[in-house]
Amino acid sequence: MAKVALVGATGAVGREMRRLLDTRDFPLDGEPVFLASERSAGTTLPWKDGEVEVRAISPEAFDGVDIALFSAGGARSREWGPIAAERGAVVVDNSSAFRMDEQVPLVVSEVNPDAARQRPKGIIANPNCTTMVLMVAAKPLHEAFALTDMVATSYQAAGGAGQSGIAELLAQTTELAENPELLRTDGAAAEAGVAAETFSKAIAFNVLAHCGSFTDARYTDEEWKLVNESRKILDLPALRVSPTCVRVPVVVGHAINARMSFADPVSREAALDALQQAPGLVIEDGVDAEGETLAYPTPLGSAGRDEVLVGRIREDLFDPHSLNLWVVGDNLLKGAALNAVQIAELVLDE
Ligand code: A2P
Ligand code: 11C
Repeated sequence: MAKVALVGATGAVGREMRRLLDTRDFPLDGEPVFLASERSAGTTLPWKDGEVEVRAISPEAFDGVDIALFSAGGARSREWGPIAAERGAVVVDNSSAFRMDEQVPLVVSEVNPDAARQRPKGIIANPNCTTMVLMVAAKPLHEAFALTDMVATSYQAAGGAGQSGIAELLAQTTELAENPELLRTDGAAAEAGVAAETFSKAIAFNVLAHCGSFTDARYTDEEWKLVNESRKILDLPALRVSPTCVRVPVVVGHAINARMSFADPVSREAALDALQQAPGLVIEDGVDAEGETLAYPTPLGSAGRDEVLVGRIREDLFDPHSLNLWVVGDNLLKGAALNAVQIAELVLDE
């Protein structure tokens, strides 16, 4: 049994964490502690048949807490994660604050669960949602064929940016749908006419080649996470990753098209074999006798599902060492809340 605190309990990921703690029958010691900002203090959130009051985060809020799940942004994790750990909680942090810290394991529960045991700072990091989804498929393929290179292009849901991203997509969609003529005849006016705060341009009826913030070498921080976190999770410091992260008008569900290259030759049949054995994966991949596609996963179809979905598994047309595949997962579940709760379950199993 464990006393659990959720930091960011009112947020998009926090909401899924609350639901998962309940539906997975997590062995809780009493009610969970729901923490958020001062704005939410005193409000209540549903818990089982009743309600639990939300408290503002404070050092005392972590007293007696065994496991603290953080999903309230990097700044809160940096400030409060070490305080929670000092007070005896194992911190499972969903932000990017500690992911590349050598003393903090970065864990995908199906990929490198044993890493969670070595946590000198009392903190375990939960990977970025795009990287997480991709790793569930990359690991079994790496074990079978030895991964050397990956060209990964993501199609990321608005919900990756939290509740405000979902709200912005829905508000813009409603507003722009009232004037479909403008979408056809003067898209620039449509794009300029809506309020864009969470995203840099209009996300409704659009595709943005921009997730996160631009950093060095003209890549975004979100793209660097795909490079650095993949290397750390797979323990492949020399892995070459070419990332492009794109925002699409989807509420929940990230998709990644990945071209993976291996030291060994790879075939579709052998890849299917490796993927079929892997935990946390469902293969949705099929064509009929005429070559018509029957099955492939979609972000919408992944929303609310625990598993990572894989389809469009194809040998590269020219390189016998490379494979293309389409990997899809619920960014709030496997991409965030579910993996965090699975890490908490690993800690509890110790
Ligand atoms: P609040 O609802 O009180 O603002 P999302 O990822 O959906 O945007 O959610 C962010 C989460 O982080 C929310 O639960 C939010 O609480 C919480 N949060 C934001 N700022 C703070 C803060 N200064 N202290 C504690 N929690 C915070
Ligand atoms: C997005 N992946 O879709 C981001 C959100 O590193 O945890 C999560 C950022 C992170 O916007």
